Amino acid sequence: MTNNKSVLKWLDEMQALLTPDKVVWIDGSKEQVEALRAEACETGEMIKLNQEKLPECYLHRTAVNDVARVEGRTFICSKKEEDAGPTNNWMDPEKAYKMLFDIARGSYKGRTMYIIPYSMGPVGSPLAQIGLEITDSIYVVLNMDIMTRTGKAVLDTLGDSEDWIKGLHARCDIDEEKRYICHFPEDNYIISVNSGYGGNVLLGKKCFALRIASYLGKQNEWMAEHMLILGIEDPSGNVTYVSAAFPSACGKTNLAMLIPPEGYTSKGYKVWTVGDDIAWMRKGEDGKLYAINPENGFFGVAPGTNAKSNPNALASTMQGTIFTNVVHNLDDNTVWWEGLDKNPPENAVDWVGEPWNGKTSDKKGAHPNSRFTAPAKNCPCISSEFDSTKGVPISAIIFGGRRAQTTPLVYQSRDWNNGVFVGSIMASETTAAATGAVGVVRRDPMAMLPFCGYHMGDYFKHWIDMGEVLGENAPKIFNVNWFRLDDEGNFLWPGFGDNFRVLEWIVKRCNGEADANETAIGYVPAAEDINLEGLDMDIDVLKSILEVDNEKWLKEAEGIEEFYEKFGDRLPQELRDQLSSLKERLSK
Ligand code: GTP
Ligand code: SPV
Ligand code: MN
Repeated sequence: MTNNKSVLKWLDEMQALLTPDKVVWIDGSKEQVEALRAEACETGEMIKLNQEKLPECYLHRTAVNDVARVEGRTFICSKKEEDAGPTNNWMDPEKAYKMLFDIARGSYKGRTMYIIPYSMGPVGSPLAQIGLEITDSIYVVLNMDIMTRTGKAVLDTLGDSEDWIKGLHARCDIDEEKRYICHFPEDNYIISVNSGYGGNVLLGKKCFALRIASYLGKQNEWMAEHMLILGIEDPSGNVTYVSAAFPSACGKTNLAMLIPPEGYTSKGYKVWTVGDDIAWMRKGEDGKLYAINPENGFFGVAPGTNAKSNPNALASTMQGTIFTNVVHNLDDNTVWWEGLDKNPPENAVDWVGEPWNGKTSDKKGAHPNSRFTAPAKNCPCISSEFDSTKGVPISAIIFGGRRAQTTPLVYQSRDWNNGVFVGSIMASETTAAATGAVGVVRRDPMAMLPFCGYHMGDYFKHWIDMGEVLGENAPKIFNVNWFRLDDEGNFLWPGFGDNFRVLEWIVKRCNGEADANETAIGYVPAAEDINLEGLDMDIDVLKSILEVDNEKWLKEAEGIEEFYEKFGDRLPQELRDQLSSLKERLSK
């Protein structure tokens, strides 16, 4: 497949270490994918679903102890501990390599070593990067085939270059106690052992496109962010692109594919999806910030996805999709999850693999972090710029999280540095996307807490520096919160498609077409400036979720201060200054 010396040398080392029975290059061909699907069905690794209703779709169940990212077992192995920073786990690289190679040694015996050459970003784009993942899992191969651009063309583009990322995945025994997801940013190396689940093993995704790429971006004036990218088309055909960072399972896929309310679609407004999870952004020739989605598919949360909440995501899963840890409906050999419809199957198998009757069981049938892996090209609203090698110009960056209280529906930062501050103080209730407690508020700056590959204080500085690089072309920065609750725990904002009403205000602010009220935390729309037409919502409720409660924010500021202390002298002075001026404005 290639004569690249650096590639061949590493593969020789790996083969000697892992001792596979067989070695197979992934060439990106349809025939190979078909053969691997058939093999995975023979061994029981995957189940072929109803090919009339769900052509080329398959179901996979992971081990019950292996259903989400494991942040406690994820490590940044920089030479110096301080370079990993206070928010990452660190391991000495020499120790880590030794431990990981000891765990992986001989573990491919009786198995096949698959070699996946892949490109993050359109092949040949100046913004794209190349990686090689070796794995002993067909499930990983087939997921990577959907999520990235794979095959021979990638190697041809790489040529003799040594500029690529090494990724070793070994399933071993799926032993939780020996599960490690390790990153060596100074060596462009990722090693993942004892897992078979999504973000732990699809090494192009969080490991490369965020943890390693954030480190690369820091050195070369670009940004790798946990962000969706979408285009908002107005009736005259103008498209404004925005990117948005929300923590895991907080609504990126949903916002990226939203269908505007009737009153807008009838006028000709449209939303186009460029990406739903990761954005790589760099200053373009015209001085603006350009973004590409390095991925080629969606690894989306299944529960809650339905024909009303996200019809475009649902449509994306109708062909060539792999479902992980959802319910298997035995009556028609299809899939189901909580929130798909009000008609759970009675004759079914749950995500654990046990018989399940959705009408009588009090257990959930699908895991809360069950997912679909769907090709991006399936998405009815995929952007015509999806494969653009240049990317799309970003007018606004939106931060957001899950906050029952305190944070208003939307506000705009005062300027770039204030926007960086707004991103740095993000907090959100934890979700099932990672193992551990759910619903606990934690600080998750820029939604990157689990994904920043270096010291987060330096990462904040990089954001500040990018503001200098971009100057007056820097995108405007906003914050949203779709998740405000009333005293009974009901959502106060309808969310989903209706979030377009907030996007409209954001676009208008970018174009200087909307007013705002200045508050201590930033610019907030007057309730009258959010269009409620066609929505059964009391304007007083809207007012209540736009309100900025200075008392609550003073408490918030204490929490921020405490959080900031972690970063010591690597917290940029600019952010310290931002916090003091916020406190000053709040106490006025
Ligand atoms: P990752 O893939 O984990 O990075 O997550 P994501 O940010 O893409 O999350 P996703 O869009 O899949 O949303 C996850 C959960 O948030 C689902 O349970 C959705 O139903 C819920 N959700 C998304 N948007 C909204 C909204 O506007 N309002 C409310 N109330 N819930 C929402
Ligand atoms: C997330 O947890 O933010 C995801 C899913 O997008 S995973 O790929 O598992 O990280
Ligand atoms: Mn994500």
